[in-house]
Amino acid sequence: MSGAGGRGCGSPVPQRAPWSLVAATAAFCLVSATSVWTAGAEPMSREEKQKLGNQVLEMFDHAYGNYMEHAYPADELMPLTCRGRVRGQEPSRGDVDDALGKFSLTLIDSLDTLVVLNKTKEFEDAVRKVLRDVNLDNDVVVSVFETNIRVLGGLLGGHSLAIMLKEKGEYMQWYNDELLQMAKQLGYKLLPAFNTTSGLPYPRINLKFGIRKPEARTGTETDTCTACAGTLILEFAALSRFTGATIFEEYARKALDFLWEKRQRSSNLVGVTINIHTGDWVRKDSGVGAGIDSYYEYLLKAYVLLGDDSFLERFNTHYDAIMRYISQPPLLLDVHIHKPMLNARTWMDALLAFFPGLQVLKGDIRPAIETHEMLYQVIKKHNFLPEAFTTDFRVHWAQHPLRPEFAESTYFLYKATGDPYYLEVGKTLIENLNKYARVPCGFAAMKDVRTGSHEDRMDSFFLAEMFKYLYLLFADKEDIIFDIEDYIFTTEAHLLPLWLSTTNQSISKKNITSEYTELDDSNFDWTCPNTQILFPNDPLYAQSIREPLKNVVDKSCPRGIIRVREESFRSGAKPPLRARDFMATNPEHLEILKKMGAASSIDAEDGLRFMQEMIELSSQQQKEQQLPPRAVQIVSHPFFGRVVLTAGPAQFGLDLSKHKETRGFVASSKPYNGCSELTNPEAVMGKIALIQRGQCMFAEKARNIQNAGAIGGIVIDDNEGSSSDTAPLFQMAGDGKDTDDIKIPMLFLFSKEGSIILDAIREYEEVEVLLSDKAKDRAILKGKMIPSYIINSNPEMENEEQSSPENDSQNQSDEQVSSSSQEVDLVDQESSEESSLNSHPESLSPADTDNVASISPSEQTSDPTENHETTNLNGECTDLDNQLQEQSETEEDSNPNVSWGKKVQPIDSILADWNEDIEAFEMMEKDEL
Ligand code: DMJ
Repeated sequence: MSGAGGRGCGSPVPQRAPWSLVAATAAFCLVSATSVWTAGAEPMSREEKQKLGNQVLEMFDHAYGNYMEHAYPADELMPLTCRGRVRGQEPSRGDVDDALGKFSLTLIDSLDTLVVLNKTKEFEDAVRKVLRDVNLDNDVVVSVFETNIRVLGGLLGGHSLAIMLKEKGEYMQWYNDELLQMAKQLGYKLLPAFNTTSGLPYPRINLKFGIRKPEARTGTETDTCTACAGTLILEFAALSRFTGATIFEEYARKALDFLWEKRQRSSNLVGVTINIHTGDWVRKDSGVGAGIDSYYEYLLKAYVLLGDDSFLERFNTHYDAIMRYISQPPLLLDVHIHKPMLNARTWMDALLAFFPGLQVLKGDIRPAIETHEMLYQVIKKHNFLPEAFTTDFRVHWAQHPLRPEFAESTYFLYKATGDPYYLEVGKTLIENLNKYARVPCGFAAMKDVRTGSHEDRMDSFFLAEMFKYLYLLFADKEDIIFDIEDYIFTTEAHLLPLWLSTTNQSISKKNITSEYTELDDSNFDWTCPNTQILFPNDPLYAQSIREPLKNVVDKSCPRGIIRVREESFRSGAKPPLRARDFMATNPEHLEILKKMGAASSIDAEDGLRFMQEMIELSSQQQKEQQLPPRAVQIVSHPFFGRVVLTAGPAQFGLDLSKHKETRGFVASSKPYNGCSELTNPEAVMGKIALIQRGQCMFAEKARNIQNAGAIGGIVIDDNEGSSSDTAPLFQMAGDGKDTDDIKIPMLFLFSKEGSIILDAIREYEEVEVLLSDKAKDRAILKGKMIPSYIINSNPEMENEEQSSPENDSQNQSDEQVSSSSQEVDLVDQESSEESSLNSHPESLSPADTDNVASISPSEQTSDPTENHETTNLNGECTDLDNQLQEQSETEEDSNPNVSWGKKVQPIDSILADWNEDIEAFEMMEKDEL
C-alpha cells in the first residue's frame, strides 16, 4: 500500500492533474486525519506509542538476528529447528518453495525495513553482504511473481533508500548504484518468461537457464494466476525509470493491457487463473484475495506512481464491479465472472485482508472500516487470521504464516482516520505475535490457529512487511529519518520514490495500447468522503461504523449462500431447492433437479448453486467427522511453552477436547515400538511415554504403555524426515475392536516434530510437555520464568529481567536450543519426499499395520467444538439454519461412520450432465494461497 492517498480521495478526481498535485492530494488525504482526532477511543500517549514502537524494534531484532545468525545465507529461517531453509535439502513444500532461489531471500526482503526502523548501520552492513554474497545465477526454478515482488522489489527498495541516505551525506557514501545493477541483472533474467504471444509471463523461470529446455526444467506451464501476471508494473517501471532501459516497463504494461482486454465484459471482473497462450480464463471465480489481490492493487498504485490515467480508469471499472458483486459488507465473497450474482464459495481467504488498505488509498473509507472490523473480530477469536474462514466465521484452513495484510490495513486506516482504536488493534497484534508465535529462535508460523501449534517456517514477508507496518503505525514523523510520504509501498511493502513519476516518463507513453480520452465520472461513485471534512466534524464516524459489527463473529448465522433472489420470493415464486433440504426420496425434489438443467437462466442458476451447495455440504460433513489436530507444547526450561507441535489425535483414549490437558515429563519406552510389554515400566510410570510408529497397531502400543503406568503417549513417526509441513496429518484409528479400555490420551507426531522432543531430551534430559487440544497461554503455565516483554510491556520490568541472572541463563539456554537444533541432520530431498509419501495413509505398505484415518490439509476446517450460535446480525436465527444445524448434529450422533459420499450417490448420477461445473467447484476447494 502506498503512503499516499491517491487521486481517488475527494470527488471528483482531477482528470489531468499535474503529478505534483496528485502527490500533494494523496499525502493530504491520509496524513491530515491522524492529527485531527479529538474524540472516540481513548487517545494513546506518546510514551505508550514509543513503548510499542520499541517493542516492534525488539521483535524485529529477534527475527532478523536469528535469521542472520542461524540461517543466512539461506533463503529463510526455520525457527523451530533453528537453521536455514535450503531448497533441495528439505522436503519439498510444493509451490511455496518457488519463492526460494538460493539468493538470501530474507536478507534482500529486509533491506528497506532496516532503514524504516532506523537501523541505518545494519542496513549498510546488509547491503555489503548482499553485494558480496548474493548470486542471482543459480540453477533454480523460481516463481516470477515472488521473485519480482520480493527480490527485485527488495533490491529496488534498498537502492531507493541507499541513494536517499547517500544524499543526506552520512551513511552509504561509498554506494554507487550496485543494488540497482543487481536489480537490472535480475530484471533481464526474468524477461524470457514473457516470451508468449499474449505477453503474459510464464509463472516460473530458471534463474540460470530461463525457459530454455531441457535445462530449465520449466516453460511448459499453460496457466498463471491473474495476480502473478498483473503484479509487475511497479517494480518493472521503477527499474526502467531508474536505469533508462525501457523494456521492463513495456513488458509489464503489455501484460496488464492483455489482462484488461480479457476482463469479462459484462461483469468487468477477472478470473483467478488464465491461460497464458490463449487468454482463456481457466478459473472463472473472482474475488479480491488469493490469485487476484495485487492485480487490483497495482492498477491503482501504477496510477499513483506513473500518473497514467488509463490505470485509474481500469481500476475504477474493476472497483465498481467489486463493490457491486463481491462486496457484501462486511464480507468480500468470491463470485463467478459470468454469473456475478452467484457466489463461488462460502469462505474467504486471509489475503483479502489487504483490501481495506487499498480502499483507503482509493478513498472509500466506510467499507474499509467494516471489513477491517470483521477481520479483527475473527482475529480476536483465533489470535490470528486463519488462511481461510467461512462466512459464519469458522475456520476453513487453519494455518497462519504470519501474514502482514491485516497490519497493513490497520496502518492505513489509522492514517486515514487518526482513530486511536487502530493503535489498540496494533497493540493486540504485537501481543499475539509475542504470546503465540515467538519461539526461542525467531517467530514461527502457526500450523493451526485453533491449537496454537507451530510450523517450522518464518517467511521473508514477515520481515519485509509486518515490522514496517507495525513500526510505522506507532511512529511519529520525527521517528523516521526520511519522509515516508515521498514513497509508495509495493505489494511486498518495498519503497519506491514518487519522483519516479517524472523521470524517464516519455518511455512509457508510446507503449500504451489502449486509448483513453475522457474519464467517465460515474466510476467515482465509490469515491471517499474527504477525511479532512469528515473526521473533524464527526470524530465518532469510524466508531459508529464499527459498532454494529462488534458481535458479528460470535453471533452469526451460517451464511451458506448469502445472496438470495428476494424479489422472486416476494412475487410469489417458489424458493429454489437448497442442497441442505434435498431428499433423494422426494419425487418433487427430483423433478426440480431435472428442471435445473433446463432452458431458463434462473433454473440454470439454481442448478449451479445447488451443486455448489451440495459439494460444500458434502465436504463440510466429511470435515466435521474428522477430529481436529491437537497440540504438544513443550513447557519445561528453556522452552516454557514457546514451542508448540502439531499432533494428530487418536480415535481412542482420552479425548483432549473434552477433558483437561495432560501434563507430564516424557520418557522413551522400551521396546521403543511399544509393541510388547514394556521392560522399563519404572521409567514411564506417571510420565508421557514416547513410542515409535510401526510394527503393531496404535491401540496395542497405547495398552502397553498404559499397563506400564504411563499417563499419556506420543507416537513418533518412523519415516525419517516426515513432517506435518509436508505430509497430511491423520488421526490414529483403533484396532477395529472395543477400545474403551484405553483411558490415556494418545497423540501422533511426524518424525521432524518428534525429533524436536528427542533432541530436547538429549540436551536437557528432563522435558515436560502438555498434551491438549489448543496450546495454553504461556503466562498461565505456572512456575516458569517468562520474559516480561513477551507477556507485558512494562519497560521497567523488561530492564530488570534483561539484567537478571535468571534471564541471562535463559538467554544462554535459548542459544543452546538453537545450537542443539542445528545438529538435526539435513535430509536429502529425494529420500524425504519418498518418506513423506510413505507417511501418507493411502500409501501404507501392507506390512504396516498401523490403522490410520486421514485428515487432508484441505479438510482441516470447522472446529466442531466451536460455538455455532446461529443468529443473524440482528441477533435473530432463521428456522432453516437451526434445522440444518440440528439435522447435521443428529446425523453425526446417530452414526459417526456414515459416509456422506454414499448418501449423495444418487444425486451424483442425476448431476452427471454438469460434471464440468462440479470439477470447477472442486478446483476452487483446492485453491492454493
Ligand atoms: C506478500 O508476499 C505480498 O504481500 C503478496 O502480494 C501477497 N501476500 C504476501 C504475504 O502474505
